[in-house]
Amino acid sequence: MRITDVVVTPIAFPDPPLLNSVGVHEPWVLRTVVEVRTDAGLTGLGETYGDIGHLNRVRAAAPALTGLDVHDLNGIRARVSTALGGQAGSDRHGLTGQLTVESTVDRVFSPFEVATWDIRGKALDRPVVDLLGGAVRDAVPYSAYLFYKWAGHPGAEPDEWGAALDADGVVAQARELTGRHGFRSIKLKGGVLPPDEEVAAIRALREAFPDHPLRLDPNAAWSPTTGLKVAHELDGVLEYLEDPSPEIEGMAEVAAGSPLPLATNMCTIAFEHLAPSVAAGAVQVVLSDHHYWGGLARSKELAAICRTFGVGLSMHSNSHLGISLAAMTHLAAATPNLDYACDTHYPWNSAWDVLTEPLSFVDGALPVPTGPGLGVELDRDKLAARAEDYRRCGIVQRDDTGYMRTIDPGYERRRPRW
Ligand code: GKR
Ligand code: MG
Repeated sequence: MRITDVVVTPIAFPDPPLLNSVGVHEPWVLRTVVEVRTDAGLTGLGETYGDIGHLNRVRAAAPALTGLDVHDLNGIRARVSTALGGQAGSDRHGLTGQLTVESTVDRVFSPFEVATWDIRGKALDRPVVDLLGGAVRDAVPYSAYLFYKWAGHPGAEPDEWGAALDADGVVAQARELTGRHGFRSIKLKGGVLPPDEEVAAIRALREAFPDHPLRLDPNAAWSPTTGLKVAHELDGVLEYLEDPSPEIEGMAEVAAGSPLPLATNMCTIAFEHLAPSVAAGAVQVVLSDHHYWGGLARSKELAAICRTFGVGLSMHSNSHLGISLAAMTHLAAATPNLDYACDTHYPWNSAWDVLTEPLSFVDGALPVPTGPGLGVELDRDKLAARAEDYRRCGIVQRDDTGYMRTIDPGYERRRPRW
């Protein structure tokens, strides 16, 4: 089966004003949908970031794949690498680790790689999870991903979620998300308020949800001293503390005295980072993410490395739609040592999905799609609508800090902040 054509469609969809350590989500999320077509008449889907630099790299790589066999992942990755000409990207998509030439290839290769699994699954009439080694779970647990947020974007009507700017608001949001989707784990995006207030919010969550594993992720907004202080305060309360402090060195400093395991999707985000990260004892849980670890097969390599070195494995998310969620779910279902509930932003954006049938959580878990390939179908009218949203939204690059500054001109991006 040979690739005849690749269609790359940038899309945008609405997003609530979710706060994080570098600002606030803009009213639109940018993503890119990739369709890989073959001479067998089968088409595979992939979804990736939408920032302009990345989009241009995806667009540059796409035509280079024509004529390749969909089974030839090494050949496809090599063509992507050549098409990129040895350039390291600079768009971070909310990450902070060093971006290298190799990791840039991985990010661009990923949506094409996912599409080839979709095609191969369709050709064999088997779900992708079967091709990845078989399901070790029929449904993949996800966590309720809480954010401090304003009631609505400035100047717009309040959204359906309302404000969450203190412990009560956070607990109310957790009740809403767990009520709607049945999530049994909870993650709070921190790095927004002074650490004491975020610790109070976690304590309030613990009281309201005595049995739910809890996590806090300040996205490296704290110095190692602050990170250590919080780790001791929340000992016995959190299942892990995510990215308290910047870089491998900062994380290692916290880890050396922390009673809690530390997790990351910031300091260990490429294969090059694994050896130094393990050597420094910087992280106990790596958050995998096929969008930047180079697709599903390379994410399984990551899982094997983590297993080898006794490092735990969880799963990271950024704002995304259902093609990504389906791929995440097949991967997680086929990865035995992925034993934490995965992160997902999907509940914040699912109303705008481009699938004919948006995906639904059951008791906090996503049943692994059973149809051939990824088991999801693109709705062309919805795709066209989101592509039109992209053209008219006026944003080509995610900029949480820039948007925050339009509302609070004195806002500064600082890492660490506390
Ligand atoms: O959506 O604001 C956000 C998150 O902060 C995202 O950008 C992070 O990459 O969710 C991510 C995380 O776990 O750090
Ligand atoms: Mg994180």
